[in-house]
Amino acid sequence: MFNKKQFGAEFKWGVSTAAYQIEGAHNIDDKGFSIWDTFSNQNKKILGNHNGNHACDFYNRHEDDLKLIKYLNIPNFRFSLSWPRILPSGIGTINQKGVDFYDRLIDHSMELGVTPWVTLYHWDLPQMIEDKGGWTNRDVVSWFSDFVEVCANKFGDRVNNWMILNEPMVFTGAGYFLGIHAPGRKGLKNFIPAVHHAALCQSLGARVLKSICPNANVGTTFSCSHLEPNTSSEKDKLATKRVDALINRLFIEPSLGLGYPTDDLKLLDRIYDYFLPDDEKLLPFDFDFVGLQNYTREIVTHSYFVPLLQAKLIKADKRNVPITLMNWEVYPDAMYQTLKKFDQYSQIKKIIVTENGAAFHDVFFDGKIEDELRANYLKDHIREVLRAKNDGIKVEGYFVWTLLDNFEWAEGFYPRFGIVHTNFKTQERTIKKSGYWYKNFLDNK
Ligand code: IFM
Repeated sequence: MFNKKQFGAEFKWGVSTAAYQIEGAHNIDDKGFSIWDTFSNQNKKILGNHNGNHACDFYNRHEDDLKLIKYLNIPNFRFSLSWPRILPSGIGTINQKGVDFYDRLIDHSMELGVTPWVTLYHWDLPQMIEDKGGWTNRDVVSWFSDFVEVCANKFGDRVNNWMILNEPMVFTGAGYFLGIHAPGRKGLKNFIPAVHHAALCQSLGARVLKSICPNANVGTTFSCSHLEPNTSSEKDKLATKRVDALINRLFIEPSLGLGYPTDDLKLLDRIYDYFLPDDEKLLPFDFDFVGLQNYTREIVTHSYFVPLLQAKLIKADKRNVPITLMNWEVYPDAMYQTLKKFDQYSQIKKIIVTENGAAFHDVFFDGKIEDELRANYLKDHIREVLRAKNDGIKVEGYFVWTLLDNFEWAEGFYPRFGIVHTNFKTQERTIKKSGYWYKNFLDNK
């Protein structure tokens, strides 16, 4: 068995959440609507026709939820700011009540000795910005920069740790290419400009933040899966390379000054149609840390049936492997491999695992949830982080996804990722065995 001490005193332990998934209060205190308010309230967009209107009611219960974090001995709390709660129209007038909420959240957190880690954008784009073209409109770059400026000015006196974007590949891919996430747009004509504008926001947002808070610890986050070809055939290997360029390299490489991985992913060529003369210089930013979010590995096979990419992922339930409710393979070595892969970018100074966790069926027995599978998942993945650290990989933090069972995007409330159970009817919280495991692990001084 391993313990916390082996990671060193400076290692950051935490738990991650996101505004739309927990806050609820979707139309309270003059909040503007986000694309997720619109999308999830349309018929049949979300499994079970769920929506995040009330979610975990964190907006009203954050004081108690912060006490839970404290009770669980978790020293760092990652949450995101809802852009339309602060700027209801996306631009212009600031909603003081929205600012007050985040002031309370930050202040209460700090009073308890829990350090805030703030994500500026975790997918809830103001609907009024989407009405103007959303991520496909180049103006989003200046609108986002203005939002960052407001947040840095309002909260930068207390918040030191910032992440600019959460998983840009997911919100552009699922929201602007596949249409399965908000705003539900499809096709390369939406995806390609959305990618470029998000990549510009990633670096420009960081620049704005640093200009206002020069000492801030600024990172951004990427979702990454460990990839393996289905066979050793050249076709499967090349297919894996293309998928890797798309899902793992697309946003990190421009930020490191390496440009977009167009050599391995021809479908990206069109991205240069959206370039303005200085864009090449604007894309890089020297982040203080990179947030990696790994959950699984994927097996890739060549496919003539998938246009342009000519590759597809073999679903985990077809591979006779242990899976979670998301149909993601449980494969802890993926964590190690992902850390190793990103460590090879010499430009990255520091890596923090800003998300890792699992959704399983939870059953109440005698008022308790003995979620052995989730506890083991966390243990096994944290062990891989230690292996990486011991091998000299520059990983310096780990955050569990997530505190509370919450609104899991297109899957609604069905997959429960929390280390604390949420009863969505009564909003009662029950710490699961995995939560107690993390608490005891973190207690080991
Ligand atoms: O719930 C999401 C989160 O919002 C982003 N990363 C992956 C999690 C699990 O799917």
